[in-house]
Amino acid sequence: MVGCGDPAATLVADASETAIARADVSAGDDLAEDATVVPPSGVERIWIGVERLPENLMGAATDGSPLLWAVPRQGFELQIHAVAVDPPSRLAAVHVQQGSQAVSLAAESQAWTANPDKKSWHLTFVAMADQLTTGQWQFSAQLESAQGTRKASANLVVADRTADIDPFEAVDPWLLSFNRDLAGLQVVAQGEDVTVITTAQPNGKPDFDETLAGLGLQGGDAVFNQAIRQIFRQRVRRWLHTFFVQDPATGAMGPGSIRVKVLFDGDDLSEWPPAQLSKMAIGGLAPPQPNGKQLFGLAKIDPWNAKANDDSLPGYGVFTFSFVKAAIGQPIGLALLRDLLPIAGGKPFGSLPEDAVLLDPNLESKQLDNEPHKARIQLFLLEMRLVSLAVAAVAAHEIGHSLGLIHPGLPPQGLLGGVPGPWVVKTQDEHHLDTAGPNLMQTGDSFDPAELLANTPFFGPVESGYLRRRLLVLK
Ligand SMILES: [Ca+2]
Ligand SMILES: [Ca+2]
Ligand SMILES: [Zn+2]
Repeated sequence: MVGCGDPAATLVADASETAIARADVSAGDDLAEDATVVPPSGVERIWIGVERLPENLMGAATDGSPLLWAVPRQGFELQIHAVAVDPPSRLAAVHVQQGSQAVSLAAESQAWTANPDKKSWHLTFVAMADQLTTGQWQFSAQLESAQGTRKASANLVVADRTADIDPFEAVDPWLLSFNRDLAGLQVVAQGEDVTVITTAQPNGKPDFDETLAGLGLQGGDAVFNQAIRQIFRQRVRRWLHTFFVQDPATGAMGPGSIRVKVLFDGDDLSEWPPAQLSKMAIGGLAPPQPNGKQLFGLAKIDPWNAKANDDSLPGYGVFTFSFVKAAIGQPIGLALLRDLLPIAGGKPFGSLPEDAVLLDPNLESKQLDNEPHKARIQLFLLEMRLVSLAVAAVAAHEIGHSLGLIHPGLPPQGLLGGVPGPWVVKTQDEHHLDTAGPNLMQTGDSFDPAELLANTPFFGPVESGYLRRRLLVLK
């Protein structure tokens, strides 16, 4: 039934009878029946990953401490990765052991999938609810290749996802409000110099609206300006849905979504009891820092997301005036904005008759080649994209803190906040984590706006694992 040298056959030699049957299924009978299948060549090595973690998060910290991740007995996924030029022609098998207990996991797919690095491949295995009892298990994998057997192992703690460590027993509703007025903003020019002047007093204008005006996005009549505010809010909403792995347009959730319900001021809140609502304010001036740093946002850290948080109080939320200061404070930002700032002789969006096209709901997908004002439309699209993305990224970062990120220390009691290791791109304090890519839980310090031009930020694999309830933080 199973050909000699088949990974399943090798595997079952030290597994129980029930494991044999499962391993055969997971290894794929179609492959075993095909006599022409030869062992894959060029498989350098294999390694075991859990919940999308990259290889450098499956090893050890700089001081040698092993990374012992905790996964829920309610079910999780792991991957066997093969570093190889071509996809391996055979399937790997996974064997799980705790003392004398042994279990085999079923492969979810019957073919290797290319990893984004294009140099490796993976197979996904699923541990079903209660397939493994709680405690530490050793996971072993092997794959036959022309150069010999490739083996890998990893240890994981299987734990019960009890209410006190589950960040989302239920969907967590968040109300984002764009209407607070705690401060004032003015952009002024003196000759070639453009500066931002802020006051820490309410002035009758929502701080978010003043932010858009300061960036040259409110130069039309009341109808135009209101329409731009709506388009901008819609962009922020889409980004947040995307960050939370939901349907971008509707926020509909699937099994892999992060269970945050994004609500904006003006939405119907009748479904959500006020006591359950967490709040985030978008707009305003950052509180001054002793080190002179410009904060983009601030939130309360709520380990394990135990309660509703109010990040709309003065001193908390997303400080949008900092975005205006950052944009105008940089030569590239100022060069782009000069055309839009009336004080610098520019024309803000809405002030020219041709700007009516900017309200076209299909502007992003519109063919612009025949548009006489193509450059201005492109500047508008670029600015809307970057500013809405920056606002949404900071909002998601701050919401992330109030969902429990980042737990300091090593897993399974932490999520690597402040721990030195090979995964660190730039060292962060103990409540932040900077892994490869533009990820949402790195600090503003290591936040590179240029990265946003090319890449959409995301919750890194550690944060995503926690937020998707697949990596647990134990007490
Ligand atoms: Ca104001
Ligand atoms: Ca919370
Ligand atoms: Zn932070």
